[in-house]
Amino acid sequence: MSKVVFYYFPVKALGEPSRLLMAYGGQEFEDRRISKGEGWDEFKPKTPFGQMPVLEMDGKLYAQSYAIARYFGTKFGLAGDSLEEALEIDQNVYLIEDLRAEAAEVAYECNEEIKEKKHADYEKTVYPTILDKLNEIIVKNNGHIALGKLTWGDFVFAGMLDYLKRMLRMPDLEEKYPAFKQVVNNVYSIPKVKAYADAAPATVF
Ligand SMILES: N[C@@H](CCC(=O)N[C@@H](CS)C(=O)NCC(=O)O)C(=O)O
Repeated sequence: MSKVVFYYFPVKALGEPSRLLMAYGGQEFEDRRISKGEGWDEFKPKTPFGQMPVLEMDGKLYAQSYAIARYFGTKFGLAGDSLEEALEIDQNVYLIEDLRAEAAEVAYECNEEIKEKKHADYEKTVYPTILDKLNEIIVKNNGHIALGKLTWGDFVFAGMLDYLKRMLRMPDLEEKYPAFKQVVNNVYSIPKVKAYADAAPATVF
């Protein structure tokens, strides 16, 4: 296989799950972090859907963060032992995505007044419902997103948690849900993942 290149903005957000998975699997990759003012405008039309993250393998470009993460999860034995196990991981990963999508709807709202109203509403209704359910799942799965063991779903959650916390405006989320920290620790304590994370550029989310 020719060199693997992973393109994303200089943040963790939707890119970090796959970066962590590649580190876990010992997949060497060029971690290309592109800023909005520096190269994104030129690269955007070359990407499959005009967005990042993008994975380049054997000269081909692939988009969609969850598809890429699932690919590496499957490749590295973290996608369950049956179709039903894989389905359970997908199910819970898409609950994380539901939370992200709801929070993004607020965070990317351009009208400040509507944005603040939406946030006040979602904070009381939408977010607690999903967060409580995620917490229940993680507690039931002993600090994991599914199947009571390490899966690529854990990498999605751990890699995206800072981004979610920022969009939810909940910097102390783990105080209310200590089980969330367990997922993060289960991923970041893996030596190869820790080595990647220690060497990676520091980012806020
Ligand atoms: N569904 C896509 C969403 C990707 C996405 O929203 N990417 C954003 C950054 S997080 C992006 O590339 N924005 C720049 C643009 O649209 O020009 C995925 O999960 O990969």
